[in-house]
Amino acid sequence: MELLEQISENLQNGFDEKVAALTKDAVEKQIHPKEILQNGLIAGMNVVSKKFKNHDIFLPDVLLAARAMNSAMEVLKPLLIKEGIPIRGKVVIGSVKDDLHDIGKNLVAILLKGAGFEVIDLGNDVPAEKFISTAMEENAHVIGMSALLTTTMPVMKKVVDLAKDEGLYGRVRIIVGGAPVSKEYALEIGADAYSYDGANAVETVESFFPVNS
Ligand code: B1M
Repeated sequence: MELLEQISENLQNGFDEKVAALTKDAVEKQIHPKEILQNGLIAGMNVVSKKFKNHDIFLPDVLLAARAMNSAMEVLKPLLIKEGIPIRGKVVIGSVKDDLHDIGKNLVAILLKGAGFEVIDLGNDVPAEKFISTAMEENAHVIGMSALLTTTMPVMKKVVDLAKDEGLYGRVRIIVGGAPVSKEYALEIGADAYSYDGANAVETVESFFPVNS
């Protein structure tokens, strides 16, 4: 089997050490880091994502695949940065101010990382201003917010409004999620997207970027 195919297969099976070793092997064989990323790792993750959506595999399988992706990214990231190749996109994520619920947000962050995005996780209880200042400092492409309480949801609107004030609106895409949040609410506050779960969040963030960018 071809090396990139082996990387994809092993990633789908969640074999993190094997995926890291094969990735090193591919680098040594002078395969371009971007090709390893696109045709090995992301190709494998796309299969995992489809299987998860069709309920052919379950969350633990996705988390194992994400761990394998992360282990390979440790190898590739310095090379991608050195060559100025954009990593899939930078996402600033957090649970909004006064919200301590972070289990769902953590899951979304893991899956985004697993799909090859660079994720800056601000944790929980994150003030609106912090989302904005970090997005600006880090030149992030996406701001992701999670809220589990009806009382904390308004912070999401505050972030959207601040993004407008700071000229980020439209340049940085804003995605919101969490049990009480809905598509209608996202629309109402002017967020770019709503996602109902981690896999859907990955698909949504992917949709913000042109193919193979
Ligand atoms: Co709290 N809590 N809690 N709680 N808690 C809820 C949310 C609640 C619905 C329980 C209830 O009353 N039935 C209720 C909210 C009511 C409301 O506002 N409508 C509630 C309450 C009231 C409270 C306190 C106020 C209780 C109190 O102290 N009186 C308090 C508030 C603390 C605070 O935040 N300031 C509180 C505290 C806590 C704990 C600390 C004990 C703990 C949180 C621990 C932690 O997160 N580290 C906790 C928990 C565990 C829950 C429940 C039981 C479970 C939440 C969870 O983790 N679900 C919850 C009841 C419930 O939801 N059934 C409840 C699993 C997780 C994987 O799902 O977070 O929905 P979820 O994330 C999903 C999607 O929503 C989506 O993808 C995830 C993966 O599929 N998603 C995104 C989430 N964020 C996303 C972001 C995206 C995209 C998708 O893009 C960026």
